[in-house]
Amino acid sequence: MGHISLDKIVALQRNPANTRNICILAHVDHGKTTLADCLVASNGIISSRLAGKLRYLDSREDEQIRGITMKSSAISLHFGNGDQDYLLNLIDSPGHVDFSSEVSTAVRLCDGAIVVVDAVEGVCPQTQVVLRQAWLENIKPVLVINKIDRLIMELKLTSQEAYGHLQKILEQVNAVTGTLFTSRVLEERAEKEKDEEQKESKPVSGDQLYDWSAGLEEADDSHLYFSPDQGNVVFASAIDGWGFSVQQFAHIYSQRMGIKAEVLLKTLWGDFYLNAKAKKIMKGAQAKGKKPLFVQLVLDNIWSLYDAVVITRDKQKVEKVMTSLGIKVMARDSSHSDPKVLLSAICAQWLPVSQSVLAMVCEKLPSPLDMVAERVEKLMSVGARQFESMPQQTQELKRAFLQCSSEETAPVIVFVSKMFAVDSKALPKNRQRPLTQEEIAHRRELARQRHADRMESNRVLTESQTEPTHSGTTPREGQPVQPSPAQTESLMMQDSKPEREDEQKETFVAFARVYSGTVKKGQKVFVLGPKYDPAQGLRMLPDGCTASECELEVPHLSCCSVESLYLLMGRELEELKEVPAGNVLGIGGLEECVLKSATLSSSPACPPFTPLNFEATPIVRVAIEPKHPSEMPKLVHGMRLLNQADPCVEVLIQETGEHVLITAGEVHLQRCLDDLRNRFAQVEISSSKPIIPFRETVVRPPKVDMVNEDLGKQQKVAIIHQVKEEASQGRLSSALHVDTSGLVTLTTPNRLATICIRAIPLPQEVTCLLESSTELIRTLEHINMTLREGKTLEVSLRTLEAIAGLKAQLESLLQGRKWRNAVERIWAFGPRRCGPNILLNSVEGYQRLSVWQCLNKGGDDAGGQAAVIRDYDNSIISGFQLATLSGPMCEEPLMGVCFSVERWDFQSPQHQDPLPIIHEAPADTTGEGGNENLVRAEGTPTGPSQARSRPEAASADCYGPVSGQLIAAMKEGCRQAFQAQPQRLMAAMYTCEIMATAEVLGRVYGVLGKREGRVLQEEMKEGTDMFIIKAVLPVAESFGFADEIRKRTSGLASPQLVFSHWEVIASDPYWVPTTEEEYLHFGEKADSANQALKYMNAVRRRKGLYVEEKIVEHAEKQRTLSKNK
Ligand SMILES: Nc1nc2c(ncn2[C@@H]2O[C@H](COP(=O)(O)OP(=O)(O)OP(=O)(O)O)[C@@H](O)[C@H]2O)c(=O)[nH]1
Ligand SMILES: [Mg+2]
Repeated sequence: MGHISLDKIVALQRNPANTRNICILAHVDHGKTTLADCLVASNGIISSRLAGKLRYLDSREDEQIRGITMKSSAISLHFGNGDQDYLLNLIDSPGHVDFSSEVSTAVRLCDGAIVVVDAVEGVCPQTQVVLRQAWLENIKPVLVINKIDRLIMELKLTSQEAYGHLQKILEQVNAVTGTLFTSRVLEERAEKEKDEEQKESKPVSGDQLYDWSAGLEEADDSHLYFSPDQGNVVFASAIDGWGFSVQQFAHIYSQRMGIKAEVLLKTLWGDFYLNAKAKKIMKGAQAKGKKPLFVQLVLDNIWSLYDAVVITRDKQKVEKVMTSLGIKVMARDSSHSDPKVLLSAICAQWLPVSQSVLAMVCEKLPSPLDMVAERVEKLMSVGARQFESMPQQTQELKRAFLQCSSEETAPVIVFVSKMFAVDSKALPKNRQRPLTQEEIAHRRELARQRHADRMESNRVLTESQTEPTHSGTTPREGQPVQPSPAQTESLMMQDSKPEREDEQKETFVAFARVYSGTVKKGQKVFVLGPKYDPAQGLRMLPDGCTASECELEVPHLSCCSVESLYLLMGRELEELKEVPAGNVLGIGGLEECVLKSATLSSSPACPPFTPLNFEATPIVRVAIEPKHPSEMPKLVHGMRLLNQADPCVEVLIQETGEHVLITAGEVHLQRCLDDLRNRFAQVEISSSKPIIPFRETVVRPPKVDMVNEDLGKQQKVAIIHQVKEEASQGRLSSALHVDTSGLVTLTTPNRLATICIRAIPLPQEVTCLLESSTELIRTLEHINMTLREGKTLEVSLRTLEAIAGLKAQLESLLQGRKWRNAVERIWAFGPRRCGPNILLNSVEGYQRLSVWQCLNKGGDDAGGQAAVIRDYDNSIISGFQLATLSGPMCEEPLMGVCFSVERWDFQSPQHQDPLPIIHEAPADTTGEGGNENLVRAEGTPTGPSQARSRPEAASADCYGPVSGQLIAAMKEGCRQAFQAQPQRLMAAMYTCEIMATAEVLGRVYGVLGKREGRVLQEEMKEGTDMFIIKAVLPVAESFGFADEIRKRTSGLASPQLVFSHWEVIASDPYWVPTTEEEYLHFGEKADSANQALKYMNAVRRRKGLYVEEKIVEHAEKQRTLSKNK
């Protein structure tokens, strides 16, 4: 043991073949940090006695107090495997769902991962998530089944039972991998087929299409699975410090039993047993009721060790075991009152966990040199861009990635996955270091000088004060004179001022990895923003331009110099001069040019890396303000720092002026607030209650009323009438009409345009599809925008296919008469052009380009008949975007609503004799249908259109520009159309998985029920007495849920909440009892059961909107009644 020197690590960094960049991933509390402790202790950085207790990589105070990891942190370790020296850059990640974005930042920088699974809990939700994340980033996992001691001590399983249990866990993990693999193979196969199809342009026969398993059989997936005989599984107990792979035991027994190690390796795990008579290993242990080899040779040893040391505490037996293993422990350990100390001491020599885990990592996980081409292409192709369509120079960089060369000539490519804040004092340059002899002598000299000066000044001071002898304040001789309090203060101020400034300063360090070349301190590099286009950069910059010469302004490209480089050593940083390719490092001095993540390169041909896959959606919002309003600037500054320091948090200032923090969950919120208070803003903060998001939607008219009575036709329309009445009292009454079918007709104030809109609920599947395709729709919108501007864009085949797929899916979901041809008529998505609402163009005779125009590019030009876009087309879309952004119920975004524009008459304001621009407005003159009549009834002067519009044209100016009016009218129209349908609120829902023992099950249900949770599934975990409950819970009811469950079950159950979907709240917020049964059932006021109304009013109140409520409930009680009445 012994601390490895910095020089040695620097030397190791130059050998990428022996470097491993790995992270530890797992569900919360499965023992990642404890395992990391054991690995860190093997390098002598912490004492092995403290391993598992210290949790060295949890360096934050709140991490230690709460006992969970919140930030991923890295440490570089040395490991000697055989005659080779390895450098391991290890990143410990958090397991709590709220911090899963930290996992994404860690995974991106690694080539391999250690996936830890708790032997009792098995595969948990986050285990699946991290396996998926590793898969998506193409990094290779190995498995550590941890906490095996719990099987012995807590579950009290026999070794045979434990074997069965471990087998099941392996099956579970492999099942997850299997699903990931299958979906990829099918995807790839489909792609290949498409390619071939295009090449040959032959029709594919039906049976080929449906032969789904064809690709699966060919694909070899055996290397993907975890299997002890493959050497990618370690069984461990991190807390007791032991761990082993099957190899180790195969090695031990091959010497002892004289059986070949390879044979043992294959048979130690599996259905094999030892035939003692024949001295042979035979198959079929289970069928013959024999002990499998693994139990006999491996588990039994461990079980008997625990039995001797911890359970029976049999000293003699322990002695025997120790002599047979050839282990000696210190007397201090063997006589310790806690038997675990002795156990750890024995295990540390017999089966040290660091040895088995690190050896597995070195042998089974890839080095930076083994990066596969597929991963490089994935990293380099952003969004719709295709790798093949990138400039030649960019494509050549792929070689640099694969070579991972640190030569001078190799281009520097670095990816920063997150920025983290460190206290300036912790930086190596500010850290106190031992002084050299000369410095000590120098300081001594200075101190002596100072002392002499002080003595001198004292003497002068004493003399000057003693001179006027008549003063009574003369100090006695010999007593040192104290400087006056004011003097002292100023002295102290001088001393401490610079320090205090330092204290407050947070420095940002970038968490990064070098993919190619060598970064040097002081080097200038390009910082490539996520939207940077290498083709554009290369065009604009002169050939061979470097970052230090670059003077041109290229969009999304900036330059900065690398101020300092650090080796990340957990809590500490070590300064480095240069870092070669294939290593994880910290970079200082980037805070001005990098917000959260970035790509740095010495070559402008380098594309920005694909953005990180974040699994968590920030959903919990709170408004915050300083306790003292004057400290606002500090808070704003602090929020900016927090935003930079956390990959997942969002900070923003709402239109209302509120400062809002959006976090992934309650624990994350708490951490952000603590960070703001104690580090970044250093002011007292008060935060609002979490702001819960809702969505507004419309539904089909219900068939039954609140007491399950059939609703007659009359009642169904009653509500619509009500809306109509309300609307007609409003400001726009003269220009607005709502008919009984919910069609809204609206005229702009200048009377030049009339729009008819209807709101239709979208089927739920369509909403889900749109919701999950947000990214794709955004890409689609981007492509359309570019096409409309007349530019060309190279779109990858894959993206086009995905768009065509989305279209086909929408077509299959939108069936029926109502939706005929609807997909082709989609005009826009909203809000923000990519949301889950649709605007349909149902205007007769108005042919406009559909949103799918990129699909029939080129081939279908002739088919685009007289496709035209009207002049004010954009205003209609803008109005729709505004309307969907905030609905009429409580100004929350809409979801699952389709607005269909059925008529749009328009007359140009420029002409004195205005004519409808494109499309004749037949309706205005005919007046046969109900709607058309209404337009006139609203007060428009009747008569031919020319006659009508003349006075308006003159007065158009007083209403402002036409486009503005049209936007407002469209927005209002959508709102009215929305209100003409039965409206509902949608609540955000969490899914939660709770593991609980049978005795606390009832309490868990109690808490769930109280909070409107719905249990989906309950099953017993095999081999344990634990139940797993899956439930959904409204986000609105979730605050304090985890705490309540923990309290009620005395900490035996703890839930994990993950945002899952939006759900319509069944009750109508506007409902009032109308039928007699309803009166009987709910009473006149009926405010007790209406959850939706409660939510809606809470939101309205928060936003300062009008809330219709009775302030005085019982007026008669408040009257002062005279007694003698
Ligand atoms: N019995 C037993 N307990 C363990 C073992 N390893 C870890 N623990 C305990 O499990 C708890 C969680 O350990 P951590 O290492 O903090 O878990 P983690 O995976 O880092 O947790 P997060 O970082 O919050 O996701 C601690 O109380 C450990 O003492 C083990 O091998 N056996
Ligand atoms: Mg941890």
